[in-house]
Amino acid sequence: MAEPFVPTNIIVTGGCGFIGSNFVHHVARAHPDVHVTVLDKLTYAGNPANLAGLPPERVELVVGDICDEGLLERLAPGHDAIVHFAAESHNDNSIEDPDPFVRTNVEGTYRLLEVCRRYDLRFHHVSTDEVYGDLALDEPRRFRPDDPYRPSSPYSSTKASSDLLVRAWHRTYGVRATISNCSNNYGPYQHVEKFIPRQVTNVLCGVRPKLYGDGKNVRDWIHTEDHSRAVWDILTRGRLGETYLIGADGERSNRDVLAAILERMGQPADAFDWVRDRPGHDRRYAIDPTKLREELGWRPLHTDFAEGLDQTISWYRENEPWWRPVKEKTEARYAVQGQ
Ligand code: NAD
Ligand code: TDX
Repeated sequence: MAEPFVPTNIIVTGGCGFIGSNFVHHVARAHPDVHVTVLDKLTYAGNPANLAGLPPERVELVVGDICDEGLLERLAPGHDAIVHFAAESHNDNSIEDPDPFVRTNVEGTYRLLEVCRRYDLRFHHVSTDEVYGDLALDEPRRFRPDDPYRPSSPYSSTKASSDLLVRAWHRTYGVRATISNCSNNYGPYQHVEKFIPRQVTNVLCGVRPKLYGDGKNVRDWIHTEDHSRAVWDILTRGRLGETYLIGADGERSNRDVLAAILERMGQPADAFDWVRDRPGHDRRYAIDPTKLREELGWRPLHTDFAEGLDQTISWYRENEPWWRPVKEKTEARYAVQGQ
């Protein structure tokens, strides 16, 4: 087994978003010797408040665009790794306007790979299970690292493109890179455009939750803290050039997740609306995490979904000032789309 990589000064792109900020909190808590420079453009999805309370001598925020080559040139020296979370991340938005998805997800990843090539930085690329397309509800198979790429949406096709760039930059230029493809995350700091926070904050606002299509689509849920621990394990002990799938055996239909939210929030089981389906809506995602478990010994700690959901609902109850300012605008956008 190769010597572990010991990072001391890392750049975390997208560290003011949902998963990136949870990762920064995890690093600050679990690896206090590491300095983190967060590089974030603060789009509608980025909020510097997500980093509140972190020690300023260990976590620094640089507001900027991953497509800004000059900025990357200035930032790279002195750092030893880039952990790349920054992306346009919402499928529904990508259907309305794919433009920022191509720019940030494809061009942005290319710019970061180029700076890693010039300065010999370690690169970890955070990607999604959606690059593999979808599965039928009754298929016994789950996604495996070597499955063919079959992305369905503008979002997932740009993530697939970025993964392919990483693979090529590793093979051709020897960039020390790894890729992780994770399933659907839940937990604190997730934008209210996404499924679980949207329904929870709808109930808190006295608005009925909205279910797409027939509600039978399946997602494989993982708590974002388990994702953070896996990313750290891959960054420090993963084999260069490899792809690791991150998942916690959490397959559930959207209808079941919504039923659990309604029950936990004291609502009748039928207190939701059926709305227009997402065009091209992927049916089912499911991750086989065997490689991550066997090679790196990673295990999820949040194995009780009901408990994780309760904690997440409590977080949104207790942090209304965090989500309230963006709720109305998010719902107005959905209303235009009939969703
Ligand atoms: P998010 O939308 O909550 O956050 C994205 C962050 O990136 C924001 O802080 C935003 O300001 C920043 N950003 C966007 N464009 C930028 C640019 N050009 N330059 C610098 N910063 C920019 O996303 P998320 O849900 O936290 O997802 C993070 C990563 O994890 C993404 O790469 C996503 O594809 C991947 N992922 C997400 C999930 C999920 O369930 N949410 C699952 C698997 C993989
Ligand atoms: O109001 C809703 N009603 C509904 O039924 C919303 C917002 C969603 N849905 C459905 C669509 C999906 O089947 O719920 C499921 C989850 O939707 P999202 O939260 O939008 O997630 P998804 O499209 O599955 O993608 C997520 O996981 C993979 C992340 O947003 C991606 O960034 C990640 O790559």
